[in-house]
Formats: sequence, structure tokens, C-alpha cells
Amino acid sequence: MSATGDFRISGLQFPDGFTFGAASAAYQIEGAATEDGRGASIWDTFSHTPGKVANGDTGDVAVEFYHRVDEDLDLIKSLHLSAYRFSIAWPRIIPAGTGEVNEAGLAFYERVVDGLIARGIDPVVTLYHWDLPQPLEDRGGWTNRETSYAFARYARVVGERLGDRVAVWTTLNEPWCSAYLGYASGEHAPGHRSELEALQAVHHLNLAHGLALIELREVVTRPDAKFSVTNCLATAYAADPANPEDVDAKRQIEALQNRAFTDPQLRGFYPPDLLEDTKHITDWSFVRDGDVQLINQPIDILGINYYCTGTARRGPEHSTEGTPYPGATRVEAVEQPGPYTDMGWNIAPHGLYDLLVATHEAYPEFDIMIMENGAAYRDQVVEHNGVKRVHDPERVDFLLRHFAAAHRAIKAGVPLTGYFVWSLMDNFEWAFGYAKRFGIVHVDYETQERTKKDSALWYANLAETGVIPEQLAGGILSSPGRN
Ligand code: GCO
Repeated sequence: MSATGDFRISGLQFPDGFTFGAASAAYQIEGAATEDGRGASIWDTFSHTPGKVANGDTGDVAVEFYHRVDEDLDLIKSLHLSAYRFSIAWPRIIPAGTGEVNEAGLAFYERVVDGLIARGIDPVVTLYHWDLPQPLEDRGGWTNRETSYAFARYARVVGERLGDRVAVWTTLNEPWCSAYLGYASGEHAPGHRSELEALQAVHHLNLAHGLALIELREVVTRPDAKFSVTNCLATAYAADPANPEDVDAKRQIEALQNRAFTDPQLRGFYPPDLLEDTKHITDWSFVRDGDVQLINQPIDILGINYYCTGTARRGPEHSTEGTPYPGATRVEAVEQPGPYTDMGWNIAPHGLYDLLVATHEAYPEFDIMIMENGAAYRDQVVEHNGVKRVHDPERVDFLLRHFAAAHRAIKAGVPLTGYFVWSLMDNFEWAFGYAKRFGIVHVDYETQERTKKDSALWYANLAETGVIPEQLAGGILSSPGRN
């Protein structure tokens, strides 16, 4: 197979120096939840609250990365990846959120960073991937401005210790999820359902990003270190692009999900249309004079996470209480055409292309990295002559098509410099617990045995050669026809 739609897939070559990486997050992989002085985070509390996470799963053990660092870093190396994105658990570094610093936490991440560097892999650090120290949540969490300052101090502490070695810093991962899933729909920790709280959280997360960058820039000494933030930007379409009401529905989703973050972070203002759309919820007086200037710090790389698309149309007036879209009272989501992954998310590589092009058009001065992209499937280990394998042709196909879309965006002039597959290993998928497998490496949760899936072998080939492989060893690519 060599063609689908209007572009060739296999044989496409990525630019020299392109970063091929994989990503993970602390609470999803580390386990060791109470070891070496780690404090509790909102995800410990949430996952231990009955009914919040599928099957009552928690991150207590996860995939034991905390105890398997060397083995797992060897695994990354064996996949020829040039970078590994992982997050630092704030409650390991400053267990109560404020106050005492835990040396054992710093030492752990120093081991990870040094282990990566020793293997020739660039460490890419996320400072906040959702594990807010519980004592801060007890004082209001992201609805409390003090949390932004506590985050800035934490960023400084980490920067002082690792700032001579970390290649790329990303302050926040998907503040959209932290704010709206955490405080409006309650699907994520801390599980609140308040539209006002969610908008306060939006602002305090943005403020945390800016304040942390100020601190980091003061203490980071690696000369070529890069600074970034990672947003999950909606790739939204209007159901009928010729219908102004549908176009307006799309605008509203983009204001809430994208520009609520990118405009203050990258441009130094909150979108006037967002303030207007949400004025029945709040007058945004929690944004103080000077805040947007603090938020708007220079960055080098704009990180985006992409999974699927959304289509909006004008619908009947309804309450948005309990949804992740505060104030979008006349917006209706249109079901996306399949095929779908095991998350029920639609597979749409063209959405990645559209998002990259649109993001570059809106914010042309930044390099872009895809900090996450990947898919969950129901993978199974099979054994051939005593050798364990996991055949995941759907995931290979998914990655192939999304890498091809990324390549097409590069050809169209998007300064895309890296791509991190979500995720290195199967792990704790938040509210879905261990029921959803995103890894390119399979984990047997009983034995913690790691088995490379076919997608890992396929990706290793891409990472080693920089060229999208025609085929994976012994595998079959699924039917052409969709892009
Ligand atoms: C996110 C997070 C990851 C998820 C992944 C799959 O995007 O939600 O960054 O931690 O596991 O996206 O849902």
C-alpha cells in the first residue's frame, strides 16, 4: 500500500533532527504512591472515592515506573526514541504543596533525567500533569490564586535542581482538562461541578504557567533549553460552514477550549468574546491588573495534544451546568463519523493536519510539537513459539496516518519539530482506570511484564530512520481509503 487520499504515506522522510518521542505522566505510571515522602494528590483522593474511577482502579501501583526506572529507560532506548516526555509529581517534590521540599523526590527525578541523558535521550519535563497536592485543594485548589504562586515556587525548586539538564520544559499539560473536567463536569479530580470555579481555574492555571516561566527562566542554565506549554486544542468544525449560527457555535467552543488559554499565554489578553459568552457566570474580576502580562511570558515551543475532532452546531437553549462547556448554552455537539478507537474517539488524521495549520496561522512565531497523539485499543498478548507478541494493526494504522498528516503539515510550512506518541506503556487512564490501553508497549498488570506491541516495532523503525516505514515486520497495514 502506498497511497491514500491525495498523499503518499510510506517512504515519507522527516526533517533531520526531528524529535521522535513518547509521553507519559507521573500518576499514570509511577505507583509507589506513599513511598519516600510523596504526599497525596487530588488524584489519590479522587481515585479512592468510590464511583469515580472505573473498576475502583487507582494509581497506587500503576506500572511501577518508580521501581523500574532502569528497565523502562532501556526500553525507550531500544525503541530509538530521541526524547522522552514525562511529568514530575508535585507531591513528591513539595508534599504539602507549600512548605518543605522532599529531597527524595528530587533525587528520583534526577535519576530519571540522568538515566535518559546517559542513554542519549532528551528529557522533556511536564511540571503539571494534574496531580495537585491535596492540601492545596483543601484550600480551594485552582480556584485559589495562591495555588498559582505555590506552583511557581515548585517550578523554581525543580528548575534549580534539573535546569542544567532538561531539554524541554512544559509548564502545564492540558489546562482545559484540569479546569473544565476537574471543576465543571467533575469527571476528573477534584470532581467539582461549578461553572464559576472552572473559569477561576482557567485563570489561575494560566497565571501559574506565567509565574512558573518567570522562575524557570531565572534558574535554568542549560543553554539550549526550550520552554513550552501543552494545550489540548479543539479541532472544531461548524456543522454547516455556510450557516452563521453554526459558525458561531464553533467560535464559542474555540473560545472556551483554545483561546481561553492561548490568547493570554501567547498574546496577553483574554478573548473578549469569551468574557461576553460567560458573563452570566462571572465578571472575571478574579483577573487582576497585570495578570495577563504575567501570563504572557515568552515561550519557544507550543505543545499541542491531538486525539480527535469535534463539530458544533447551534442547538436549543440549555443549561451547561455539569458539562465541560460553561456558558455554551446554545451549542450542540454533532456526532463524528467513525471509525473510532476504544475510547469511542473518532479517527481523523486530517484533523491533526487542520489543527497544525490553523495553530501555525494563528501563532506563526512558535515552533510546534505534538506532545501527545495516540490511540487506545483492546490489545492482547499472543504467544508464537514461546515469543510474546501483541498484534495491534489498528494502532499501527492510526500512527501511520497521523504521522503522514504531520508530515503533510511540515510540507505546508508548519514548523513542527517533534512528535510524542501517547503513550510509551499502557497505564492508568484517569477515570477509565486500567480499562483503556494506550501504550505502544503492553503491560501485564498482574506481573508488570512489558511486551512491545507491533506498533512499538513500527515506531522504532520510524524513529531510527526518520522515514515512515512501508510495513512493519510481519504485520499488515489495514485498508487504505480513509485519511
Ligand atoms: C490527556 C492526557 C493523558 C491521557 C491521554 C489519553 O490528554 O488526557 O494528557 O494523560 O492519558 O490523553 O486520554
